[in-house]
Amino acid sequence: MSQDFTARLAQMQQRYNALITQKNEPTAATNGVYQRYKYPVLTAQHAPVFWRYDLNPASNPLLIERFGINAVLNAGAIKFNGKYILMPRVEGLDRKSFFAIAESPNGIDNFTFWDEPVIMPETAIPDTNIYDIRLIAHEDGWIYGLFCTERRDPSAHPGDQSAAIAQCGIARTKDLKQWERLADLKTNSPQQRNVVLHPEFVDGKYAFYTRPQDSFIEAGKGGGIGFGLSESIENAVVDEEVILDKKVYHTVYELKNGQGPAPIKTTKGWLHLAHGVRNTAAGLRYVLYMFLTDLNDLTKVIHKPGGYFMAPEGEERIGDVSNVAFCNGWIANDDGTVYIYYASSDTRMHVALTTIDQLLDYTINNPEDGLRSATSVDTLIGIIQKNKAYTAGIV
Ligand code: M1P
Repeated sequence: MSQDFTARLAQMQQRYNALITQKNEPTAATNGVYQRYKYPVLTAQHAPVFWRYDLNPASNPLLIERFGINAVLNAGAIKFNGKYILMPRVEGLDRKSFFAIAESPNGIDNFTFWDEPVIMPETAIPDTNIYDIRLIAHEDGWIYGLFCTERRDPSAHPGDQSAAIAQCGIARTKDLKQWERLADLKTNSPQQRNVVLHPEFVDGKYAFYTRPQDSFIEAGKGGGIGFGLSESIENAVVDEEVILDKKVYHTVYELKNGQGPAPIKTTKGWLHLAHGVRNTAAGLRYVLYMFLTDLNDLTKVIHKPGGYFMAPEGEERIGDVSNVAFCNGWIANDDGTVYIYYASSDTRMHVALTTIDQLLDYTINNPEDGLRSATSVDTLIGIIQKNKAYTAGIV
């Protein structure tokens, strides 16, 4: 073993250890709704050295990286056996993504990958790529993982090597280790992404949030966050999708949108976190927004503040696919705190801390989108005049 081999390996191991034990800290500013944290909770560098390198000097004398990791993003999240669990999309240099589990004792730092990635069984039609899992502890007792399975479009001509079909893959587990793959969800839409299982039965059926789309990138005449029921989870079929939150002209979700993690049940309704997309001269911009649905009618949006809840900020704006905030995992603790795990620019994972009370206050009391400049001005003048009256001691 050369001295260089030993020294470089020791250095890499040291850097890795420093990274996974680094204490996270809140950023200086908060907007009153959530508190961002300074350091990303998972990055490509969090992949253990023994994933990326063949450590045997006989077969890898130059200590060449054999399996590079490009990005760690879009993680499902769940509290399991008292640990904060993230199940991100780990993307290799070869652009294939797969799932791996990382756990932390406190949800803010010290996230460490389990030794081996998840073996996700396949259906009869193998997946080319799998990503963006939502983890749902369903009242039937299983933990479900709903994710996007992508395969080449069989009708694409040979010169077109990018046309793809996205569908919803479904798997379930009791221990996050052994996964049972079920049939992909069937709907009447040509493609699906961002499908999420509702954690409770609805009229004795499994309920799904969907995102019907015409083509791989464009939601097209489809789009919006849909909702539908299925008798079975083993062979899930949603015959009818009702759009509960649609795309709207000149908003942050004018091009497309999608449900984030499974909604959180509160006394005032189901809290939803979603992403909205608009097109700009610099490409697509992905932001997060919130809404609340009725406890008895899950298709009824009862509160929805205008604009975005969170947008990529500072260094978050730069990455593999820049200007993207995406969230498919959050954890609500028994004490009312909520840990939001969001990815920035398809590259890394972050955490922001909030509470159910803060989220409800924001969702219920922040102004709705009036959809015109004049209504925004009305809203702002209302706030200013109320403040003037308050500071003058009139109210
Ligand atoms: O690149 C941004 C996101 O694009 C897709 O999301 P959507 O289907 O809503 O457009 C997904 O590929 C997602 O993984 C990615 O972060």
